[in-house]
Amino acid sequence: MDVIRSEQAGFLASDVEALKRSISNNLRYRSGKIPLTATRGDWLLAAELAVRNRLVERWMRSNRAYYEQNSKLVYYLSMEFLIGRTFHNALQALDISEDMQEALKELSVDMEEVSNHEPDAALGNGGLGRLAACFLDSMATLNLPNIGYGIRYEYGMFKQEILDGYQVETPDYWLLTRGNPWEFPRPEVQFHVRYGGHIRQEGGRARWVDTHSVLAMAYDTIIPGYGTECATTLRLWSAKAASEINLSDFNQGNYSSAVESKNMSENVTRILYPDDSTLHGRELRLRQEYFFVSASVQDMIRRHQLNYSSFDDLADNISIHLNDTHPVLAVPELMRILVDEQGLRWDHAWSLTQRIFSYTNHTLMSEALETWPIDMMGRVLPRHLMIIFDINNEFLSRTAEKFGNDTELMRRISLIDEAGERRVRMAYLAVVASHKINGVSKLHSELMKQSIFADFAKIFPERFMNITNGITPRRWVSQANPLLSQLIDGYIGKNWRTDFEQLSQVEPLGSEERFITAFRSIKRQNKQRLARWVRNNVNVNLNLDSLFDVHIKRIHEYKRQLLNVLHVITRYNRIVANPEVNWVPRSVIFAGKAASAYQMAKDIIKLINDVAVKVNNDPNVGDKLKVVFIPNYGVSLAEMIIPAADLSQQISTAGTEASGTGNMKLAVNGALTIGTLDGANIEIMEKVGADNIFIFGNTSEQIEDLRLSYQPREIYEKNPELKMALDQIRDGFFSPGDPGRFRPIYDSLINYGDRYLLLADYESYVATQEQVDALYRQSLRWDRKAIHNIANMGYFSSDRSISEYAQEIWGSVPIQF
Ligand code: T68
Repeated sequence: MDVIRSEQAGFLASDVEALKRSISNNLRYRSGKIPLTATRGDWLLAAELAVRNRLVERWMRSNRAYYEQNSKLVYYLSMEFLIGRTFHNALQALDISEDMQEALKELSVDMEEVSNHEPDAALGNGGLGRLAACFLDSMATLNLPNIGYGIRYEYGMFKQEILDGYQVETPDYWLLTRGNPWEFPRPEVQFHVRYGGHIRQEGGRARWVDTHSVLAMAYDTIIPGYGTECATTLRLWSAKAASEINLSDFNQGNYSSAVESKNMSENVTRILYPDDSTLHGRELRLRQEYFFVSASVQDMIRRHQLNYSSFDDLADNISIHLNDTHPVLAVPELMRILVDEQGLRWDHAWSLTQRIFSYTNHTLMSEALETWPIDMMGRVLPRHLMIIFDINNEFLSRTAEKFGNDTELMRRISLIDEAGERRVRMAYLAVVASHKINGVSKLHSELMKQSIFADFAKIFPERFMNITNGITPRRWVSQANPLLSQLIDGYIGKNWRTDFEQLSQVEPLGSEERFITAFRSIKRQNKQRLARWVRNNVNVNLNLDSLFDVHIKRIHEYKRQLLNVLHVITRYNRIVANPEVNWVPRSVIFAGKAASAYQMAKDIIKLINDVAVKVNNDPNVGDKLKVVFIPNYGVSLAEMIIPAADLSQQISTAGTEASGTGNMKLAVNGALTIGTLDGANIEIMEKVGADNIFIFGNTSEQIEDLRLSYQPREIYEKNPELKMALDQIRDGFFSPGDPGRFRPIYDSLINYGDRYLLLADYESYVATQEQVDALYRQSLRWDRKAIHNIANMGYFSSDRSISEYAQEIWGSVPIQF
């Protein structure tokens, strides 16, 4: 007979029975349904709530442990958290995946089918947001006390449809369709966030008056650690109008104006800006940034005051990490609260602030560096602007004391850009206010010191450091690739999930036939799963014997999807010219979103799709080459595509991609990389060895030199295959109904300078692709190299990254359970 156990105790002799009971109860009492009338969504919700209940136990215990152990808390501030789906992740954390599958099966429900119903929480654009999600996973897994703070966008990253080859954006109604069972609304945790008004000096203190305010309400999500009892919190803020309706308008029958100001206030958290690398300086964005950091800092101060009567130890008790500059208004906000509201002396507040803050930079590209017009900031946040001016004055005069009054230097390093419309340079504010500033790969961290922060690296050399990015093994191997994970488990056990370096034990298996055969069969099954999806959704048949060549990431000129297209066209032309040759069959798979206002990126998507139509329907080509654009790339699609990849395209212009993390996900799932010496590709090469990665193209130093006298037209004139491909693009070979369609693409390369030097790397790229083919023909050598890659990727765990942050930046230590 079954032993009876309590569900809360977390151990159950027949967990399956307990889960079944819990699911059935949820179905009945939460949704008011019986199995006969339950939809997939109802079943999913019932199962999710059963899982959530168990997480709550761990969460409560962890929160209690924080307080009891008086731990230093890390606050991770990020505008974006790209979490994806939660159900499988939570099952894995609780180690009840199999029990849940069985429980649902006994209730006649297919777990895969219902779990595909869960929408992705797509509260981010790309790498930066996903990194934040991997970091939360690692912090929880490493028992590090932390809270992630961000925005609860009502509409996340837009849904991308491809209609007639064009990207069409539709809103992502992720909360409206079924609510979010993973979140806990906290109506008791609300703060006023104020805007506008002006400053009155009273008794030596600044008073910010005549403001209007928006309420920030907290929603908490549990972040479970893996292999630990620890569960931490992601707290997202949602805007609520401070007053529901304007009563005087209402009483006069002006109903639409009665609710207008409510709508205006609540717009603050309505949408995620879908730009990942250009900033448009919209006022709503500034309001969003301030909104979430103000609520977060107020929350931190409230929490501190529950336990402490002074602020003397504040910097020993908390760290605030800025994920890029988007949350940097937390700096003047903390200063404002400490000085204006808590009455600390400026110097005291500033010394605490500098000890508390740290900042990660994710880009060197000038168009992505945030600056806000003084006029706008003065209108929206007048007190913060004053504080920034004060920080700047003090910083400039201290620097002048040390380095002499070099006006040219002062102009360059000032937090205020005085050229043209005066603007606040947010990255400089972050540097001045932080005790540590890190880049996200070795190369990026070096270039950061040589380029955008060159002066600051001389003024504050001790602040600059590198922490190379990582990815969580739980989602990106264990969850995304269960077959590979089981195979590895069978040889080296399961502990690699929390000690990724253990993957090195896979190395010798590269010479074991049984392992290689299994590895190959798994890759094929993963390719089959993807091919099935592509057939059903994109209506293209992929040949499972073809090399799956994968280029998945945001569409951007610097990431050079266009260089990939130039290779595809060249390959196509070669096949058409010599159809009898025994070509290595390829399936070139693209996926990624273009920012809505980024016309060139959208043109590139259309070009990929037009090339696909031509290539896929050419009877001369057949299975030798297929091109697919998978719509609506996101975390869940990545989980399906990555395990199926043979080749990983990481071909950004050297010096432009800060790190990349897709490169890591693909390599550790057994894809070989074709890439430039950019971002973390360099470190991947160092780990896997130059013989096990396809490196091509100019280095970042060569690129810098080349730029001085770059003549793309000369390269084009000299290389007949390149010229043919570009002429085809220009002359409408792929767009016969609209021959001028791709003229802008051609012009950008030939007539407008080819900013990302595609042409400079074309020849070496195509030659390297030939090496890829040659190796793919020798399937045993290929597979060995792929296995060797897996074995040497252990360094790229986000657990390693987070341990470095904890030790070298935050000074935070794990809690004990
Ligand atoms: C990415 N940045 C880097 N930015 O491009 C990538 N930007 O190399 C790196 O691996 C990754 O960060 C993690 O460090 C982004 O993803 C954004 O998404 C973004 C969003 C809004 C504004 C600016």
